Amino acid sequence: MGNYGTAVDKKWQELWEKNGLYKFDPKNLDKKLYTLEMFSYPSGSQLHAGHWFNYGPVDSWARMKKMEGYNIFQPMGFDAFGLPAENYAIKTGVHPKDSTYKNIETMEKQLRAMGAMFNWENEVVTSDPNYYKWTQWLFLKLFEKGLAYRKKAPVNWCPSCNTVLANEQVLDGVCERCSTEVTKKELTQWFFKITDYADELLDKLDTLDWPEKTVAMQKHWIGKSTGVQLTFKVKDSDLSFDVFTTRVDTLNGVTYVVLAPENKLVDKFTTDENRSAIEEYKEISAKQSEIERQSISKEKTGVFTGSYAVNPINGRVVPIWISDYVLATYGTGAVMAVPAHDERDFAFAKKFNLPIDQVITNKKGHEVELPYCEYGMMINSGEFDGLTTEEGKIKVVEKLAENDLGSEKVNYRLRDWLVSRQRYWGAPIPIVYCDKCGIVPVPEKDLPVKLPYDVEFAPDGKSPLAKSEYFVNTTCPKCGCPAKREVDTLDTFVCSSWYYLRYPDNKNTEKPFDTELINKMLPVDKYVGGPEHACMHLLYARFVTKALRDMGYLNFDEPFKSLTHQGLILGPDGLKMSKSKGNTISPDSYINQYGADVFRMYLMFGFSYTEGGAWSDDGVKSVSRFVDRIERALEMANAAIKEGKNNKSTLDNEEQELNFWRHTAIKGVTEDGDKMQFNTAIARMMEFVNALTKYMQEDGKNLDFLKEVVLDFVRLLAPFAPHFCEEEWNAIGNNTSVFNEKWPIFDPTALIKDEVEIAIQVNGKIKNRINVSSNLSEEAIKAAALADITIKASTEGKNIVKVIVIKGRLVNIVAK
Ligand code: ANZ
Ligand code: ZN
Repeated sequence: MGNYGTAVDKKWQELWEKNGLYKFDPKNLDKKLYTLEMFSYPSGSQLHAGHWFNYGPVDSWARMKKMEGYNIFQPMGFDAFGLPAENYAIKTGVHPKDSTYKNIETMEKQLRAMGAMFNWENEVVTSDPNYYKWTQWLFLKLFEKGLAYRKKAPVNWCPSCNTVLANEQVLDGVCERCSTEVTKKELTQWFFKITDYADELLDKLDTLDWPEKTVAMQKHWIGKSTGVQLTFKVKDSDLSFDVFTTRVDTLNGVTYVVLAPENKLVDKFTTDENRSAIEEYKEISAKQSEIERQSISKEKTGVFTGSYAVNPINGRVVPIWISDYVLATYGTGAVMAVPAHDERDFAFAKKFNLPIDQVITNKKGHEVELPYCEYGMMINSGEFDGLTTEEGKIKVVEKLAENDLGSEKVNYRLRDWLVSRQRYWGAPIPIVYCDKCGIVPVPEKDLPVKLPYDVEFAPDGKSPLAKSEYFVNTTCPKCGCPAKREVDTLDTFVCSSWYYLRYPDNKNTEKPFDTELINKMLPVDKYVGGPEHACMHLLYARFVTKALRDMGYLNFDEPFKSLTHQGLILGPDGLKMSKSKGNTISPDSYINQYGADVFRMYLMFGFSYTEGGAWSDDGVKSVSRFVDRIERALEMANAAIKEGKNNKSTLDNEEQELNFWRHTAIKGVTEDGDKMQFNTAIARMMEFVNALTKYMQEDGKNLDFLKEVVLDFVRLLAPFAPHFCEEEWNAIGNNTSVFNEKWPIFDPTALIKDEVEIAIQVNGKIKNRINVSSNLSEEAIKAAALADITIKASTEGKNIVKVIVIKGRLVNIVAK
């Protein structure tokens, strides 16, 4: 084992801090590079391998950029509000605030032990009143603009977390946090009107340097769909309803219509004899998750309302049903059913014996199997027969429009963002309800609306703040009458939707941030974090940026120019790390044993950064041996440089060989490091140290050259092993920081292997070929040819009469 370890880590961490080595220079904004890693949740399980994998390698990337001359801003903070602290409190009785701040303290210590260049003076903690004051300000601004509103709607309810959830927090029908199946509840809640930005959120995706998959996920989530909204009249009544369809060309094939059970019109359409069946069905379907309801394989269920609708194109009368496969929250919450051309309608018609009328066939007019869901040619559609789907979509809507019964319509899957939560540990919503004045926003000067400490937060489906008389009762900011506060808190995703705007100006007490400064500091140049945030945080942050831009607070459109997702580090068994499986890796013990740099370098060398993989203790050991090997090589080199006297000014073959590996490494590390391909970058350093070790065994070294090589070696490795390299840098005799050095620039000529192959003839016959340095003198080539063993053998016992050298190609030996 070498000398490197935690003692070295500590020594440099203290010195770096003392010298303010990583301070951001506010005067040099032209070269600013805002490097952001997703901030962490202060959990009791502390800093895990996943955090390290996010922060360590990105810090190395930023260090490289620093040496390339950038002015790095790399802040860190805590996403401190949220359910885990509250659930922990319910279990143990430890107040969420106490556990949160204790966890933050520990995690900060761990983060410092990483030795990253975090700008701690810019830290933000979202549960601090001086932060959430501005989260509340954001709410008020959105409210002013009509982008925050309250409505009664069927919302996602997690029965285990006892709170509503945003659509984005429901993953495959279950709660994102606790995996409990989500149900629907009709509740009055606060929403942010993210749908106002649907088009821009979609269009601007193509301007971003983001992973393709994430862009695709956001596109799908926004789900722009162009179709037609058309009206069905209810038979023998003046009621009517609209449906949304993407296949208006199939309108002649409608054999029934279906409403979502939650559709407000259902009651109106239900006849007395069907009412009890309808009510019963509504209750059952409320308990189902959307995913279940949408599943194609699910057995279809439904109830007839007793009413009939009239097809606007052909006057055909069809029954009105309700079924849970129609969602209340999409389109109009009603569907024209075309069983011949839609799978779910087909299954439903089969189940309830409804007619299946084909109106589309393939373009060649061949017979097709039903349901036929492709585009094709219209049949059994009267005047439209023979038109293709593409033509039919235009013609049918024209006809509908003539009678004011339909028009083109764009729909989005994206729903408004539900931001109120029935939980305690979050930012209170700054709203007051007054009997006289209604919904009254808390004036900005009264912010923050402080979260009270003494609250009974055992969950019962009601907001814990409702039980705090002290909190609830207030006076109306408008009329001064007694009034009540909003008792819901904000979704923690609201807190994290703007934190990147606060970092550069985190101490501002007048404003959330100074517009002029933030416009210079942002967008974030590089954002790195987990892919699980694709449709939550990353979408919300884009929305908030755009909304603040439109209010004049920002002048840029997108918060995160370039995004990378790190992969997932799995347990040694290849499974996702979890306490219950006992396969978690605790970084601290490795760091104590090997030092932070070995841990960091293992993460960078052992995995593809964007893919991750299974943990391996052997991998850590091999990186530790690599560090030892470097230490030995550098020690030898330093000793040689210090003790020896240089009397060589040229680069002979050995030096050229080492120079080749030196510049191969400079090129490789620069290019791969820039793309966050850390594993191959470090592989170049391994080749480099091998070449250096080999060179150290040669006699007659060019020591001036060796010193240059060693300095470059340490500069190149420094971003990946910061403490170790700072120590080595000083051991060479520098009393500066290696991180103030310039990043080495590679010399392309060093990569041209400077060798030529020379054929050696004896009396005109080629006997052998040798490689020599291309700048070898004629004399030296001659000597090399004669010294070659094969040539020696074939000229043995003969007299060398003449040696002819044709430089770069041939040596001809005339021997008798
Ligand atoms: C008739 C039809 C015939 C349809 C056909 C499809 C094929 P996207 O692409 O996602 O926008 N739909 C409309 N509203 C719905 C709701 N609230 N719940 C469930 N399904 C709904 O899908 C639009 C299609 O989904 C619409 O076009 C409608 O079915 C269905 F051969 O209308 B279609
Ligand atoms: Zn009032």
